[in-house]
Amino acid sequence: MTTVLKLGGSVITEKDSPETLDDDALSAVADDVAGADVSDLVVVHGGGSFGHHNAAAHGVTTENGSHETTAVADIHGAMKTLNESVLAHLRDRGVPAVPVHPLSAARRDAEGALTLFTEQVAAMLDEGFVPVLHGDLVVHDGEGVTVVSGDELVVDLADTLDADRVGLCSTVPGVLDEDGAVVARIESYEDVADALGGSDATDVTGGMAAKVRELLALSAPANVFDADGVGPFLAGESPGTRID
Ligand code: IP8
Repeated sequence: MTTVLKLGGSVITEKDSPETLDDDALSAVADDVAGADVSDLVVVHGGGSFGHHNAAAHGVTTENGSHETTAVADIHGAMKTLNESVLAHLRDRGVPAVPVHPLSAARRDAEGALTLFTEQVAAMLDEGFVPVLHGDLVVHDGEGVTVVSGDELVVDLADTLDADRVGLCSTVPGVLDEDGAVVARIESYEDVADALGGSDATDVTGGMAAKVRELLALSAPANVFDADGVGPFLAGESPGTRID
């Protein structure tokens, strides 16, 4: 059984202080991963206060690229620094965590479509490792390198690894309705269209509308929860909002 767990960058870093870890939050999440009994686990983390400001400084986005190696060194370097901290917290607790840097394992075509070479991730799982990927840069046809977000990697991994469960840990306890209450289950976009915006609305809700659409398109069920949901999710429960 393959599980993909995304740790939002805002959960594990101090979002407002550049390149600062939220050590307590990361330690708590690492404790939950170490205490879980999950056979094939892939972890993906976002950038939070790492990576994003470097990307902004170099004008690099998911669509606008750069051919400057200093941009690669700064942006990819910041994400590798965060990745090493995540790995160290997991290793210290006995989790067999190993790095996968998408810059060396993915590409975007000229239309922006992402291909992640997941053979490596699958081979790591077969050997009992916990691959830990992260939002990063990817080589992009005609653009040099562009940003790939952790969420995009999760969707790609879930499909290509034929994952059984997907969990997204963010700073909110789930998808919220108009009154701010967690929606327990979403089976179609219409269930939350009023709260997140109509089906053709632009995404003004912090990315949740786009996230829900992408998660609905997955064959695996996904849960969206906050840091308190990591332990229950890994124990097989359905914290926060279930999207399937
Ligand atoms: O926080 C961002 O990943 P995300 C990666 O998952 C970079 O969007 C390089 C800014």
